Amino acid sequence: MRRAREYVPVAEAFSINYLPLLNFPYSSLNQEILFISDIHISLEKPEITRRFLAFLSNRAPSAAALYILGDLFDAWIGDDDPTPPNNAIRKHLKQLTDSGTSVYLQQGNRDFLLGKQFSEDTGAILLDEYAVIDLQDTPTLLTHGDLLCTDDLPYQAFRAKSHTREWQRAVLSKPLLLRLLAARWYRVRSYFHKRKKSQDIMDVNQDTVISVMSERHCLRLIHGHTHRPAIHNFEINNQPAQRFVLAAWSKNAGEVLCWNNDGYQIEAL
Ligand SMILES: [Mn+2]
Repeated sequence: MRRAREYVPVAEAFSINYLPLLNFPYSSLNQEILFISDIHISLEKPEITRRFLAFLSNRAPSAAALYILGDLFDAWIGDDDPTPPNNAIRKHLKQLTDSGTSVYLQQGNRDFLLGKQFSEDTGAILLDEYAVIDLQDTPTLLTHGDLLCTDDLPYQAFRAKSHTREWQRAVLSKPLLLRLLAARWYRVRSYFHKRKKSQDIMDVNQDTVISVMSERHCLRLIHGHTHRPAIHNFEINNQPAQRFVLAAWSKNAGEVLCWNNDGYQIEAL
């Protein structure tokens, strides 16, 4: 009797030990990692919202993880903003994270007020402005991209100011309606500013790219922001390095960078 009883915990331990082994082949099949950025969701562009929601429901669930590298929204004035289509986006992201796909999110220059509440509402994990991940055994640096545009001095000055706790607290403490109006005004202003700026200062500065990659010991960088999708090959200390620039989504097209065990491919949506 005593022996038989002793076998029970052994049998339990046995089955527990085997669980990870049984899961292993299953999880190794699902190592696909997706990267998107610059969706620029807004009420004015319902086609983009539709494409993004369809992507979350139909494409993203088969991936192990989805990284959204900033400017998911064309503007974000606080996690308490229920303006459409924000709640639909929250709901679909939550469904995706509940279904087992990890979602990681970086702030962009337009949605840098995305915060803890949004993260709780959706299950998406907020990443720092620079994040290093292990992507198929290569340390890979992820960032939105605005920090790399160091030739745009007025923007960098605004960025520094608007990322302080005081500035954000002052903005977020304003009533929602005031923030909605301010965002509208800011968008119009930024449209005209952009038209005046030369194309060069709105791209990344290559010295900055090399220095942030070297500091973090990365030979691969993935970012968005510039809306100049490309794969750039260059060298850092005589070693081959790569910079992936993600495409912005538009009314007519969306793009996702997919990594799996065999490498990467760019998928049109
Ligand atoms: Mn951007």
